[in-house]
This record gives sequence, C-alpha cells and structure tokens, in this order.
Amino acid sequence: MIVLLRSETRSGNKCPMYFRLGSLWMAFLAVLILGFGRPLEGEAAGARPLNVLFIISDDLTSTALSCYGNTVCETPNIDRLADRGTRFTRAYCQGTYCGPSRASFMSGYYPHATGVLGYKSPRPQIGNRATWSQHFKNHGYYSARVSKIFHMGVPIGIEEGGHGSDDAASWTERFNSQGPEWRAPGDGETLEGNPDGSRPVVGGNTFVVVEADGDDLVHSDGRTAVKAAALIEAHKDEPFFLGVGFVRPHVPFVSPRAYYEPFLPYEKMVLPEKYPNDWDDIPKAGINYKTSENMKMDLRRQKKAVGGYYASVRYMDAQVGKVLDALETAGLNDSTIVIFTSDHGFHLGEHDFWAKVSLRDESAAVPLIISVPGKEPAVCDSLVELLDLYPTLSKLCGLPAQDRLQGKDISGMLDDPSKEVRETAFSVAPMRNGFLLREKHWAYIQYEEDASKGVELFDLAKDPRQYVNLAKDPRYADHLARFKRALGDKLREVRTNDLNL
Ligand SMILES: [Ca+2]
Repeated sequence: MIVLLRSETRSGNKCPMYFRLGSLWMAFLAVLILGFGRPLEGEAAGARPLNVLFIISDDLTSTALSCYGNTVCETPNIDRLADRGTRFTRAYCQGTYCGPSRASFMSGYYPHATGVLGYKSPRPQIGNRATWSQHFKNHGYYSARVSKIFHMGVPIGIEEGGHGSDDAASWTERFNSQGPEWRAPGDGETLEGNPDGSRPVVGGNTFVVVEADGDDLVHSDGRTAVKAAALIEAHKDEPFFLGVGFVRPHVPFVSPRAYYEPFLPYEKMVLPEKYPNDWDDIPKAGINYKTSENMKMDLRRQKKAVGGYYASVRYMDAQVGKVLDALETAGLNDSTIVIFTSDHGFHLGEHDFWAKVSLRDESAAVPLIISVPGKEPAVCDSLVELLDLYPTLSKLCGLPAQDRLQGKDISGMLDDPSKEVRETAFSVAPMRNGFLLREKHWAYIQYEEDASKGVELFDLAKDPRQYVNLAKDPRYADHLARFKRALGDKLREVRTNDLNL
C-alpha cells in the first residue's frame, strides 16, 4: 500500500524525472508482486530508497575536529553526526590534493588508473561510465551538487562562481556558491612570504587570515548551507543524492569574526612539538612544498595560521549543522545516509610542514563519518579509502554493483566495526611522484616509481607522529623489501582496469 501511495504521489510530478522514477517504482512493484528476488537492502518491504547526503569539506585534517580528539577546536555539529554514525579512524584519500582525490572517489578509479593527476575532470578517461552520483541518477535518484564536489579552484573559482572541473553528466542539477573569499571586508593579514609585513592581503593558494565583518551568508559556505537546506526541503518526497561541498578550511582562512573568539589571542595557540634535527632523515622529496621556512612564517604567524584555520573549521562546522538541521526538519533522518569527509588532510606545523601534498598521516588521512539509519553508532579502526564510498553507498542503497570499480564495499563495517576489507590503504602525491602504502602498523612512502628519490618507513605503533625514518636501518631491510614489492604490485593492480587507456 505504501508503495502504491508513493506511486500516486509521483503521478502529480510534472518534471521529466517522473518517467524514470515511475518506471523504477513499477519495476520495484513488479518484483514485490511476482515475489522473485529479495527486496534490495535499501528498499526493505514498502520502504522508500535511502537518500544520500554527502558532505565534504576542503583541506580538512581530522586532527582539527573535537570528535577526533582536538581539545581546542570544538566542532559540535560534526560531533553529533559522529555520535549517531560510524567514525572511521583510518580513512585515507587517494591523492593528497583536491584534483586527483576528487576525480578518484567520484569516478571510482585510482589516480594512476585514469591518469588524472592534476586538476581536470576524469570524464575524458572514463567515457560513458557512470560516476558515483551519476550511478544514482541513472537509477532514478534526483542528483545535485552544491558548490565544490569535483575540483574547483579556491579561492579564484569561488570568487568567479563557475563550475570548475565539474562533470555535468553527474548531476540532475548543480549550483555554485560565489563568495568574496580573501576580498571579504574585515581585518586581513597575509602570513606567507611576508616577513616584513608589507605584503597586502592577496588571493591564490596563500596563507591569509581574514577576520571578516558580517554574518555567515557573506561567504560561500554560508550560501552553500542555505541552498542545500532548500534542496532537501524541495526534494524530500523523492530519492536524492545531494553532494554538499564546503570550501573551508581551504585557504584563505576567512570567516566571520565570532568564530575566531576561542582562538584569541593567537599567542595562546600551541604548535606541534619541534623535534631536533627532524628533517635530517627525510628525503628531499619528502620535505613538504610548504614549510615554516620557505613560507617565512615566524612563531607568531604560525600560531595565527593555526587559529585562523580553526576558526574556518568552526565556521564550516556551523554550516554542516544547518544542513543536518534541514534534514531533521524535513523528517528525513530515518531515510537518509549521511556522509561527512574531506578530500585530504592538512599539516598545521607538524615537522614544520604546512598544508597538503605530504603523504604523512596529517595530510593523507581524512575524517570519515558514515551515518546509516537504523545502524548503531561505532568507531571503526579498519583501513578504508575514499574510493570505497562509491561501491559502499551503491550497496547500501540497493543499486547494482559494478566490478570495474576499484574501491571495496565497506558496508559490513557499519554492522560490525571489527570487519576488515583491506590490509593496506594507497595514496599518491603526484606533485612529488610520491606513493604511500599504509598498513595499520606501518607507513611506507616512496618517491618515484623506482624509489630513486628516496623512501620512508615508519613504525606507527612506536612512532605515531612519524619522526623516525627506519628506511636506512638494516634491521628493517626485510620490511623495506616487502613494501617495495607490494608497491610495484599495487601499481600494476591499479593499472589493470577496464579503461583501456
Ligand atoms: Ca582540497
């Protein structure tokens, strides 16, 4: 009866989607009536398909979130999602900056399978194969994005309000959220490359802090939250896949003044421990592209960078709260899977490194929370990759599986967090020709495919902050040889796919 009622409701829908939705529901009804096949997991007897709300922050390290243990930067809204979902403690991106990471989890392929190592759309490489959101669209879902899901330049692309490297076929509708970024009125300072303080506030990929005048809606993410809330309300009666992309805490660190209060004066911010001779055992290729040294940031500027980043995280968290509230108001908490993550992590001064690209945990690991209606909250320490989202959400929503996808279905972890599906996570930093194989206990990083630019090996159980490179220690020669072989095997596996490139 509920199915019939839903079908009747849809008959009033005049949009072209009606025909696809109508046929989907007719097929579903036929399955129930004829009694062959069991109802798909997301469509248990009489229930509607589960919606997907995918929220992704930009350049967010899990270490900045209170649900991941940060005691200075409070993120109550992301925390409340963690309280009802599964929080993953060992989730890894596949590329340690925006372009390759986003092209990978949206296409379902590793960066070295598609060759999308920069800031382009993966569409030319995947042809007519469906991206993650497109797979849902092809199966009757309304699919929309608000702001940055595929790559967009920040801040320039946000200032312009364009589509960036987006893929039109992935969405029923798409919306951009223009914002002033570094031009926002307020008190701004350029921290990077500005030792004498003479450099004005600038755009580009530059560490800039702006304590901005005005409210949340002055900025891109505030507008993104409003649009996302409106779309949830407008589409609450049909299955939807909604991608919501927040651009903070990506530089410039710009948010309304109120979000800075807990971090003022910046002087009280505590920087990561400075370890003597820390760089001595790091190969040149492993010294990150942004460091305290080459950014010419003294301790005052470093502390302000941390405070400015945290303020951006708090601002983004408040916008996440608005989207979660909209879901609740629409009565969709029981029918919507909510995912929160980031495209990669970020250094906040560990090893005097800043920003992304690095393959250490602060940069290669991501926060990941998946909340599925009816499942118990949990913390899962199993290794997972962002690439796993596409097959996992397809499974949870009862969509057909596709063997060509290079991620794994991790839905079993949502019932039993002790489950494992992989022994290693794989991530790359194409800018440095760097490769990471991360096991639970070990991290192996290699620069160049022939390792000619150096290797790093860390025992995470003894050295969780990755200070001691064991690669040249003869006692670990066996481990090193094993990892070198495993990396070669992994690259061959990644390149064995259906793309015929
Ligand atoms: Ca990013």
